[in-house]
Amino acid sequence: MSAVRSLTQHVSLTQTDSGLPLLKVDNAFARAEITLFGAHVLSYQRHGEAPLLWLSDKAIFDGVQPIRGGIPLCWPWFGPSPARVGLGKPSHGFARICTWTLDGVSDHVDGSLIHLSLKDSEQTRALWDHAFELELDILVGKELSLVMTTRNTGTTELVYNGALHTYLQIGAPEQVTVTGLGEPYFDKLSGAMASQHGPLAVDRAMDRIYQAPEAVIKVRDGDRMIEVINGGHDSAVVWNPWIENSAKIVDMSDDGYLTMLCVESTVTVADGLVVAPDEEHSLTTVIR
Ligand code: TA6
Repeated sequence: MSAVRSLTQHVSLTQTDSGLPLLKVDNAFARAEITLFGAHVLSYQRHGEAPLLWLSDKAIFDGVQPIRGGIPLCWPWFGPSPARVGLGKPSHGFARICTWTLDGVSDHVDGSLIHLSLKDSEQTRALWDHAFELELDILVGKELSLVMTTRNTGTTELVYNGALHTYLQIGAPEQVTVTGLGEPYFDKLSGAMASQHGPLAVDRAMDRIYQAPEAVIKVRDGDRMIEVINGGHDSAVVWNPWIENSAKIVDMSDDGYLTMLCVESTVTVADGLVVAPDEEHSLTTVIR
């Protein structure tokens, strides 16, 4: 049994079975689990309700590979590493495969606040030669709120792409429709721009970068309505690998695609978002 250390009345620090540092939150509103490996929110569930986040039953917690499910942080690039960074580096950057520092935990009337950070190190500079401070503020309350702040602590421009790559838990694809995504999207599967007309049905493999999402993205899942409210983003990504691709993903069951849908807060601009020295930029998502 792992040791459990209380940090506040509602937040404790323990370990996963594999030894990753794990924060457990249980307050008046919800329960949540967050591992310091990747500053990765693994679960969030309001009392008396179904879980909001999907976590793969084959997720790997070895402290090396990224964790499939929850909310991976993609940073400082999104997808394969771009030419400006150098090809062949870890997919979706390194923030999700580094161990973050726990800077603070506090309980408030509206929930528990967790503050995590990651700074450049020899390990990060080997992949991306920039000075930075990356912070993640997580509020576990009646909604789940994440603020990922990129601070440029160097003397040259910092250029990044990123995502709060939320895996939502769904009941079944046929009962899901998504609205608020806006019309234009880049279809990564066909490599072409396309247009969304009306609600999105989840009935096939999809990997889409919606370019003009509305303020609130609504995911209707049968009787349940999940709202995703993003900020600081330039796009919203919707991803479901469907049967043909989930079978190829080693850390996902073949039928895993039936219970998940990624709806992400993303910075996908081709040349990256520029953060000047001493400046910062925040990418946010609220899920409720
Ligand atoms: O956000 C969608 C996406 O970029 C897809 O293209 C898909 O590859 C997915 O993320 C998962 O990426 P991962 O590196 O976690 O396997």
